[in-house]
Amino acid sequence: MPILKADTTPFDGQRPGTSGLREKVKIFQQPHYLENFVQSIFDTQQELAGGTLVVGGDGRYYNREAIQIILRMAAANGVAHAIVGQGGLLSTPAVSCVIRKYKTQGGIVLSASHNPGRPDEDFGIKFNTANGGPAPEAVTEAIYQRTTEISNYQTLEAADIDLDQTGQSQLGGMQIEIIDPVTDYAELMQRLFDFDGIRNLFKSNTFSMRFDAMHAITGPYATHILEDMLSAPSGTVINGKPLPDFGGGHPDPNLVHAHELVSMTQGHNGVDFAAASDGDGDRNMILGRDFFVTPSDSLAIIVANAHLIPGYQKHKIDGAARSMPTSQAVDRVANRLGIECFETPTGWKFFGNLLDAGRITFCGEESFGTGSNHVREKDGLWAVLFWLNLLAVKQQSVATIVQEHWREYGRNYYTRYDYEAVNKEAAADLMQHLRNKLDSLPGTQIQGHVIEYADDFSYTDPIDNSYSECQGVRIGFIGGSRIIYRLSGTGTEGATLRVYLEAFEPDPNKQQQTTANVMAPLVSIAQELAQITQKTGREQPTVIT
Ligand code: VG1
Ligand code: CO
Repeated sequence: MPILKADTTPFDGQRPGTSGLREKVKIFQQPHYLENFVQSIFDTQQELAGGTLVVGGDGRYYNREAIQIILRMAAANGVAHAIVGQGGLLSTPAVSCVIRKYKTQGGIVLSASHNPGRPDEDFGIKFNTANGGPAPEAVTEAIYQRTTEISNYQTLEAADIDLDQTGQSQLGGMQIEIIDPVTDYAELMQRLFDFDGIRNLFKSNTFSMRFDAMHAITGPYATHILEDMLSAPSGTVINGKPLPDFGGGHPDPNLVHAHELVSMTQGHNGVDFAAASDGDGDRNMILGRDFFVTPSDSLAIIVANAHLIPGYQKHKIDGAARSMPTSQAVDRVANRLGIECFETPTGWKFFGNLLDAGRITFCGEESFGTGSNHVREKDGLWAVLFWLNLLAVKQQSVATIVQEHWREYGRNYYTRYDYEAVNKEAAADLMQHLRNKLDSLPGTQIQGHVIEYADDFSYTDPIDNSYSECQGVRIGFIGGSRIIYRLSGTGTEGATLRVYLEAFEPDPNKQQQTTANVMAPLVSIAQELAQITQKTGREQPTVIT
């Protein structure tokens, strides 16, 4: 099969953001756009030639077309072996699992995660390295640099591969293996959690659960693991069929977008436990009856209870890490356990070195992401199984587990305000104004609160000393409250301003207030400090989580 060398010219803006390159489908469909990015991966990641590459995506619109393009290019670029999920499907944590299990040289994930999918919505591509994790900044930067100078790419003239039959086939000099997307991942979960204990929980008839796959990638995973392997009643998984448009929804597991699920937990007949995952299966939302567990609390509770879970009780936990805007609840647990706790920039790629070096066992982000050293991505279904295992051991409700945790460690009230699709210049100007006044803020008072520190977060990786700056403005108050401002690196329209608010309450008698009430003073301070309405024209955020 002859290799074709196609001429091309660079596209602007192919720099990966927080989690890969994300753009509107229409942008990806331009001739050579995807090809340029993929060739830049092959040009910079030379171990892929002669090696094995994992390819899969969340099934969104354009997933199959993109996979065919990538496979032809992989073959033309000398990749020896490709492992592809059946139907082009693989969740993000499953890609990580497969890369690690088969010791491949890397993988390509097609997804725009929690963003909607349709011809007029979003698509994305991300390269994961041989450790199974998202490429670190040095790698994404090298790929980006290559996209700015690219002049040709290599492909094959060949018919499409049948993605729907498992088994082996050949494309030019490359062998392709289509695998069941669930098997390897399910086997890993079985090794970490007490499946017998969880099965008994489902058999008890006093426990009910719903899992909302939001018509995204976790449908087949959750159906197989929960309903087939763990004997949960059929119907436990809802919206379980992956659809290219996610059923018209927004596959973001939060109180706003997963409202169908939230309503199933409410009132007298509400289920005991509910969970949801996002487009590519790396996020999770955990709910009890009439109860929402913040992702930051979930991380803290996971670390505090790890000794109860088979996969984590053999030896002491190495340490924990959280992204900077994530609440400090986990810090308190780490402190009590006498383990290290790291604060990293937003994005899973910053956990990779710490996990590889054995410095942390668990890590998480406020954005509905939790995970451990079992893979190198955040893992939605893993978090759900962790909670199920915990419920089986403790025989308590979700609410009781969380409230007892607060009594012991204090409660970190937490909320995030997102202002989406704001004018880009206005958002940049808002951040610049904040940065300009950082030095003058410490010691000053605003609406009765004294500012203790104000900085722009930067991070030096303790393993390889790589340095990342401008990772978000932090304003800390005496008493432990924090306000954080940063601009999203995953949006595809204008800019998204995220404002993260946290307030600490050690007194058990004051831990039952509503988050909205507790946060009201901080919301008002956040407004005044950044002049959000004046600068963006927005009176209200688009989404509150
Ligand atoms: C968001 C979240 C971040 C997460 C990233 C990718 O990034 O805040 O915590 O790691 O999405 O998640 P940003 O830059 O928009 O704030 V996913 O599920 O899109 O892979
Ligand atoms: Co995701």
